[in-house]
Amino acid sequence: MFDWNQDPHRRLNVLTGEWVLVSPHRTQRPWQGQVEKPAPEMQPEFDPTCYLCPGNPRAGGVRNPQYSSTFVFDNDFAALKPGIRAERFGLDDLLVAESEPGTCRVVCFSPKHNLTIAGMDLADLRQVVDTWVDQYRSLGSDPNIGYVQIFENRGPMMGASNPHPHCQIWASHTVPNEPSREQASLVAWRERKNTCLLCEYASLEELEGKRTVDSNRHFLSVVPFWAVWPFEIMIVARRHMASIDQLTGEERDALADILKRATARYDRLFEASFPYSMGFHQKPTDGAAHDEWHLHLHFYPPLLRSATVRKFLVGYEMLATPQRDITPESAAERLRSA
Ligand code: H2U
Ligand code: ZN
Repeated sequence: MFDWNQDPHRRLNVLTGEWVLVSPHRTQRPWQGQVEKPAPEMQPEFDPTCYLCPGNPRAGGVRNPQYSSTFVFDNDFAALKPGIRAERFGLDDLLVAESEPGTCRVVCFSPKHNLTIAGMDLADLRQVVDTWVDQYRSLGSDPNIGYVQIFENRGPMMGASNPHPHCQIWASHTVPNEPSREQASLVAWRERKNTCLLCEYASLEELEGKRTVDSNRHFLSVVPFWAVWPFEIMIVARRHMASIDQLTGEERDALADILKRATARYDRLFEASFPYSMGFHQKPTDGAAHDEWHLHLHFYPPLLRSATVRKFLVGYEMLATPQRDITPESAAERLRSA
């Protein structure tokens, strides 16, 4: 008898069209590899050396205002710059390049240096949601901006340069790889079935219940059937909507709630500050209707079995197919009980 909880198998990520190899029996193997330093726990409410704290200077000498809620500024080391001329380069269809205009911003969630999403009040998180909506709208209204990527790197393990609660926004002319792969799947599903892939997926997950982590009236939080990262979470809007600017006030509060729940569970899992990269996927801002899009977020955390042992996507995973050991079902169960 084939045992889906024990035997090697592969699962399809219907959002990207990629497969993941699941090898649950491998969890028993010993680990003598790299052990990470746990992130320093206690932070002061104000850090005079932090370039995100109110009143402090940033690179280039600009001083942050004495902000009291959220604070948005243009990234001083922006990966994308506005006003770049449209340029194309192509040599024999082999060497292909395009100029890419855009804007990069940093969003501080709170003036308090020592907070995290898990530790913030719902009212303050609602302000963060409102700020994301404003940024998505204003950046997206620029005809040069086709996609607004909102993301957070949390913890030094994920390359966050600073513990101060913040995220980044990179708004580009073209739609980046990941959302563009998802868009192709959403469009193909709609053409084939005349329904929304993520509406269907969310109902099925809720019915099955095995991979759900949390839910509230407007959002569902699941470890996706095809998760690559051990404790990956996807948060899906219950209502079919293409982007965060379509959230009602009540839905914005619900988003704050589900985000706080997810990050609080993460922090309780290994009794430490849990690193991750998270971000929204939503409709491009290229002016088209994009009814196929369904608002969701991904949390990609690297930790595997403790606060100091992480998963690396190397070897077979770089050269062949990503692979995971614990099943998404057991990860969801551990997150539910955290
Ligand atoms: P991360 O922690 O995710 O790296 O985000 C911090 C961003 O802040 C990073 O992109 C920017 C960096 O470029 N930054 C400034 O814009 N000004 C500064 O003075 C330091 C860092
Ligand atoms: Zn700070």
